Amino acid sequence: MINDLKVYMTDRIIKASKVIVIPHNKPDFDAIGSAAGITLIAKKFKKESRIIVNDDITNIYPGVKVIIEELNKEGSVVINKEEYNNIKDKNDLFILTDVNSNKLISVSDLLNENNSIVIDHHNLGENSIISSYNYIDSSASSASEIVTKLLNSYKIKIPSDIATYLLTGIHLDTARLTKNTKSDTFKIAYKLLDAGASTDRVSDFFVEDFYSDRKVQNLVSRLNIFNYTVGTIIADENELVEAVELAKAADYSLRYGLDAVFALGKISDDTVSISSRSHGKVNVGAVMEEFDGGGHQYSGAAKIKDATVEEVSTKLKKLLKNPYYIC
Ligand SMILES: [Mn+2]
Repeated sequence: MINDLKVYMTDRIIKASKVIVIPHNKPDFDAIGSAAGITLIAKKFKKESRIIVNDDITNIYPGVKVIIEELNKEGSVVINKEEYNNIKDKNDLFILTDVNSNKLISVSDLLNENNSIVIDHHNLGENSIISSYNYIDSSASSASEIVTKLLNSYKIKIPSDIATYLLTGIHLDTARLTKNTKSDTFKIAYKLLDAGASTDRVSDFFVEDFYSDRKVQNLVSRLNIFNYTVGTIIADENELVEAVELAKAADYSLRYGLDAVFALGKISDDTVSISSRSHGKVNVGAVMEEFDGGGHQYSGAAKIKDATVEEVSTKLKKLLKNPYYIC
């Protein structure tokens, strides 16, 4: 399967003017790590490449910001949409990574069914991008795992810094190698270590900020075991939380022997966000699709506009009574 992607990608990269890599908005370690990995493939074919990150710099996670700054040391690799508009060419090839939904990118208007390739580990959904080639492997732990596999199949030597970013991406999406891993995940991790990835740096990237961890733990203390094996965390209606805090609280709560945890709360005055995590028995991605979101059996998310926490939690609890979501 990865070989078909390789053959297709090679042909498209050779014909392209430039390779433009698109991680999801507000990129996490998996999105930025896999994006950095893809630039190595462009380099192999002596093509210029850029990564478009269009978020306000103040909204970028501190660790991801460090990676972006490092990538930009050798010229501007990571650019915003406006900067891209100054260098755009009709023969540019867009490669999306760690994302397949139009709702999670800010460059949908640049994409069409002839100029884009999607590499992702999340299932396709209603809002998926119409691309010329989709490589979706929801059995892979992360986009970083897929991209590392691809780099190996090209026999590309991965520099140690990019190997570290890719390994950090895998660590993020596997709760530090404790879930959603298979022998392949460890094989890939081994190859990244062999390429010089630093586990110390990976750990540094996961260092917790005291204040933000207190917020996560406050959410965890709201955990309510809903029906034996499924937990919910419902933030206060009047409290604003961050989507990443909901995700961390859900992730953390899995350690209490639960099959799945759904954490929800207001992330802005008019938007409620849900983050869900599972050990694989409950297809949390399918539940998120009911809220116009998505994901897969280990992880999912949705953002619901113009809704109250109360409305969303009522609908969620109703859905969770349905055994259909049990894999
Ligand atoms: Mn990912």
